[in-house]
Amino acid sequence: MAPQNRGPHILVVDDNPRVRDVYRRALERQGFAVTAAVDGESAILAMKGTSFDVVVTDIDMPQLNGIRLLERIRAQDLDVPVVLVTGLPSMETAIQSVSLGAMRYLTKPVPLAELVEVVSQAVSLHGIARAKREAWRLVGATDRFSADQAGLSSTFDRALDKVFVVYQPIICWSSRTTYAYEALLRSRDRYLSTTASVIDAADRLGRFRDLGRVVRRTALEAIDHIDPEIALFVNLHPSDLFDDQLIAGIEADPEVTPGRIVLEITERAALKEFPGVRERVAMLRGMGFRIALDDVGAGYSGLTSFSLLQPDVAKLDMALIRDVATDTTKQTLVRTMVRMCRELNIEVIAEGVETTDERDTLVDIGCDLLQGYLFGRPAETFPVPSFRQLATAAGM
Ligand code: G
Ligand code: MN
Repeated sequence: MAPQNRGPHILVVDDNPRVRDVYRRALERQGFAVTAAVDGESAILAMKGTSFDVVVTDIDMPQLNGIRLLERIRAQDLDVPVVLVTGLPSMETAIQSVSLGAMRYLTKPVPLAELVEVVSQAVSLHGIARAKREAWRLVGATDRFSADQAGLSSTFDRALDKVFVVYQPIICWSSRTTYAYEALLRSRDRYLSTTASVIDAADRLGRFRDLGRVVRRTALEAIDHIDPEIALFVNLHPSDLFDDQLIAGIEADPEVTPGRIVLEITERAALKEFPGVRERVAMLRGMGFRIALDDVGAGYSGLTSFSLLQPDVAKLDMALIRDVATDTTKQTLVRTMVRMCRELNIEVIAEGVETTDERDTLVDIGCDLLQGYLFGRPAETFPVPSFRQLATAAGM
C-alpha cells in the first residue's frame, strides 16, 4: 500500500497485522509516511526500492527475525535508525541490538506516544547523520559516523547517570573472615539495563574512560564503611590504566590509600594491544596498589598475562569452579594453578562458588580465598558473608 502522507518515511515491520495497523495509524496521525512489511524478507525488498528515514521492526518474526534484519540493514546502510520492538525481551537480543547499532530496544506493548516520540527523535538523528556524512564527504573525510552512533551516544550519557555499584564479599575460609569486597557495575537504565550492554556501548563509543571514572568514584565513596583491613577490588579496563584520574581520584580522598585497593584486570582483554601496560602496572604497584588478574581459566592464554602483569592475586574464572567437585579435569587444572601461584607468591581466589561441595573441594586443593553466591550475593550495601557449615557436620 502506498503511503498517504509526504512526511518522513517510516518502515514498520511486524508479522502481526493488528500491530502493523495500530502503529501505522499512530504514525500517520503525526504526518509520517508509513510503509508496512509483514516480515524481514519483505522489509529487505521494500528497502531496495525506497530509502526510509526510520525502520521500526518487531524482533520475533518467522524466517528473518528483527535482529537478522538489523544485521542485513547494517551491512548496507550505517545511517538509517532502527527501532527494535519485542514482546519477549531477553538479555541476548538486547545485547545483540546494542552491538548491531539499534537506536532503541522497546518492549511490547509500546505506548503509542512513546512510539511516536522515539520515531520523531530517530528522524532528527537521521537528518543529523546525513548532514554530517555529507559534510565529511565534502571535506574528503571518510568517517563512518552514523545516526545510531549518535543515538547510542545519548543513550549512553543517560545510562551513565543510572549506573551504580554493588559489592560482593571475598572470604578467607580458614579464618572465617571477610578478606575483601569486589565492586561490580550495575545499571538501572531503561535501555542499557544490563551490565553487559553498558560495557558494550562504552566499547562501541570508545568511552571506557568515562564509565570507569563513574564506577570508581561510586565504588570508592563507600570505602570508609568497611574495616581498613578489608581490601576493595575494583575492575579496570586496560585503557583505564592510562587514565591520569585513576590516581588523582584516589589521592583526593584521604580515606583511600592505594594499599586498600586491588585493581582487577581481566585476562579476557587483549593486553598486548595496550603498549606500556607492563610499565604502567609496575608503576601502580610501586605506589602501593595491588594487581589482580581476573577471569583466569581454561581457554585463555594465562601465561602471557601472568608474565606481563605479574599479579599479586589471580582470580580463577567461575567456569573453572563450576562442578569442580565432580570434574577431575577441573580439579587438576585448579590444583596446578594453585601450586604455580604459590611458587610465584601469588594469592588465588576462586570465583563463583555456589555449592558447599565446590567449596570443600577447593579448600582441599588449598584454595582458601573464595567468592560466590554461597557466601554472599552482590548487594548495594556491604553484605555480611555467610559461613554456613555443612549440614552433615552438624550431625544432621
Ligand atoms: O568478570 P568478573 O569475574 O568480575 O564477573 C563477576 C560477575 O559474576 C558479577 O557480575 C557477579 O554478579 C557474578 N557472580 C558472582 N558470584 C557468582 C556466583 O556464585 N555464581 C554466578 N553464576 N555468578 C556470580
Ligand atoms: Mn572481577
